Formats: sequence, C-alpha cells, structure tokens
Amino acid sequence: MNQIFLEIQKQLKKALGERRFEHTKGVMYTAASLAMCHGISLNQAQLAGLLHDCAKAIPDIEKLERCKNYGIPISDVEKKNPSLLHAKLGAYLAREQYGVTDEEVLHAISVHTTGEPDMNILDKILFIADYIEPNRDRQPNLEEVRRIAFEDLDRALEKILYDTLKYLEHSNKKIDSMTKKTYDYYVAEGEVER
Ligand code: DGI
Ligand code: FE
Ligand code: FE
Repeated sequence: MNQIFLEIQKQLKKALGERRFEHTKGVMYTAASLAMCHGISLNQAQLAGLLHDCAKAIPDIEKLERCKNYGIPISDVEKKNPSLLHAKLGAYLAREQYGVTDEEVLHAISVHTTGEPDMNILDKILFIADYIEPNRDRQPNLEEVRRIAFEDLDRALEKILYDTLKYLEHSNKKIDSMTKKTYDYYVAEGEVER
C-alpha cells in the first residue's frame, strides 16, 4: 500500500475510532473488489472507500456549523438530520484536509449516502460497497445484494434503495428527496431493461 494511503489511514484511525475505522477498511477493500469485477480503477475505488466517512464522527452541531462556514448548502431535511451532511462535508475534508484532488473520487464521496440519478460506475461502487462490506449485518437481504453487486450494479442499487426507503419509512425518518429521486431513477432504468 502506498505512502499516501498509509498516512491517510493513520489520521482516520484517530478521527473515526476503532469501529468506524474497521467499517472504512471494509468499504475500501469491497470497493476494490467491485472495481476489479466491473473494470474501473482500483486506486480510485480504494481512495473513495477509505475517505467516504471521514466526516462521520464530527458532532452534528459542528457539522452544521462547518457546512455554513465552508459554504456547503444545507437543505431542510439535512438541517433536521445533520448526519446526512457527512457525505458532502466528507468530500470537502477529503480535498482540504486529506489532499485529494481527483474530482471523481470527491464526487463519489459527496453522493455516497443518498445516491443520485445517473451515477457513474465509481459512484455506484462506493454506494454499494458501503452497504455490503463484510462488517455489515443489520441490513435485510444482505446475502442476495452481495451476490447481485458482482453481477449487475444497477440491480443492486435498486434493491439497496428499496430496502433503505422501507427502513426510513418504518423508523419514521425524513426521506431526503435525493434518496427518493435516485430510487425512482433506478426503478425506471430497470423497467427499460426488462
Ligand atoms: O455512513 P454509513 O453509516 O456508513 O452509511 P451511509 O452514509 O449510507 O448512511 C447510512 C444512513 O443514512 C442510514 O441510517 C440511512 C440514512 N439515510 C439514507 N438516506 C436517507 C437517510 N436518512 C434520512 N433521514 N433520509 C434519507 O433520505
Ligand atoms: Fe456514510
Ligand atoms: Fe460508510
């Protein structure tokens, strides 16, 4: 592993704590495996996986404050659920604090929680790796989604978004309009293909 990755890992271990750091490594290697399977850059996938949750441990109040200071727009749903901001704030910190200049990696980090319609392969791989990495055990249908992820990224996305929306509805959490838009997009996409 190269020096830059090792240095970032050292910093993240401190910033995130043991559990979240283990998740981070799980996402990094799962994203790398998916990149091998679907033919994109291993390096980009690993870097996106490594840094995707770099803002996760910042307290919610501070997330809001920092987004204001850095000029990151905050929607109403994000104001009420500041945890959602760890994606956009994470992309900002990946650039400013961890020195990432690859715009594709930064974009994948910024959309990793809600997704967005018409994602590129790196975006999809990060989104999916985050959900299926080996330390995850609470999500429904994990075995099936894990298998499908190595066959058809769009079908895996559709399933993950469906289960995420169900979970949010059941737990009475506010749904970000982007999560719903992303789901609708991949359902429609799937219907065209079928
Ligand atoms: O940061 P992680 O926990 O590794 O994973 P993540 O960035 O995908 O965040 C997962 C959480 O985000 C999960 O509890 C569901 C939640 N989430 C995803 N879309 C929405 C959402 N929460 C709300 N309130 N609204 C959404 O649209
Ligand atoms: Fe996250
Ligand atoms: Fe994550």
